[in-house]
Amino acid sequence: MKISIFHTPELTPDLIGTASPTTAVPDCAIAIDVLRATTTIATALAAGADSVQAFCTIDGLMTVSEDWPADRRIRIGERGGKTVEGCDLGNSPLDCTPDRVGGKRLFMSTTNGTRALQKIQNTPIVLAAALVNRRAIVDFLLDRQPETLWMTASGWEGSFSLEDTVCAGAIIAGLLEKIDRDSDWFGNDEAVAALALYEQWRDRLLQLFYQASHGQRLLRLGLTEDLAYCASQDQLNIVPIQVAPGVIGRL
Ligand code: 3SL
Repeated sequence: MKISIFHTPELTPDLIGTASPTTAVPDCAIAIDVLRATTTIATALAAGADSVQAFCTIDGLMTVSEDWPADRRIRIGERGGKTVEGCDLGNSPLDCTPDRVGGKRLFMSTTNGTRALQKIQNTPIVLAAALVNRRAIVDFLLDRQPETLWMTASGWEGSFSLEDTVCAGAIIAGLLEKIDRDSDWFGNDEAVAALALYEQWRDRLLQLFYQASHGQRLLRLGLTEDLAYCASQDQLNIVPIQVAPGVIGRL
C-alpha cells in the first residue's frame, strides 16, 4: 500500500474523469473532516441514517432534496460553524440520534468537508473517515489492501488543519500495527509528517483540538461537547462508503 496525504481539497490532484486530470486515479481515497463533517457522517450512519448525500453548495442541496419526501429527508447545512437558515440541522454529530436520523437520507453541505468528498468522488472506493470510526476504516483497508491510497484532509478554506492531519496519521498508525513498518508505505512527505504528529499527540488528542484554529472557532461557538466527541477514537464500527456519486452509505 502506498499512502499519500493531501492537506486540502485544493492540494489534492485532479483525477482522470474530471475536466483537467493531472494524475492517475488511486485505488481508494478517504475524505477526512474530523471537525466535523466526517464525524457527523459516521455518527449518522451508525445511528441508522439511510445515506448521506454531499453538496458543495446550499442551492444544490435545496434543489435536489426538494424531490425527496419531506418525512424521509434531513437537510444539514453549515457555514462558518453555524446552521444555515432553512436547514433542519447544523453539522453537530451529537444531533444525529437514531430517533432523528433513522431511515432518513441526509442532504449535507458544509464549509470544507463536502468539498473534500466531491474532490475524490471519481475514485473506485471512496470512504469518509474520522477519529470516531478510525479502527473500522483501518480494518477495511487491511482487508481490501488497496495498492494506492489517498487521504484528503478538508482543512479550513484552503489551509492546513491539525485535526484532519492527526486523523490521517492515526489511520497510518493503525495500519502499521498490523503490517511491518517500511519506507515503501509513504507516497509523500505529508504521510510521514502525519504519522509523526499522531505519535506525538495520540494520548492528548483533545488538547490538540483545543490548540487547533478550527477547534478554537468551535469553542467560541460553545461547542465543547462536539470537540470532546470528535476527539474520541474508535467509538463506531462503521465504514461510510460512496454508493453512488456524492452519496455515502454504509458497507
Ligand atoms: O468545514 C466543514 O466542512 C465543517 O465540518 C466545519 S464545522 O465543524 O461544521 O464548523
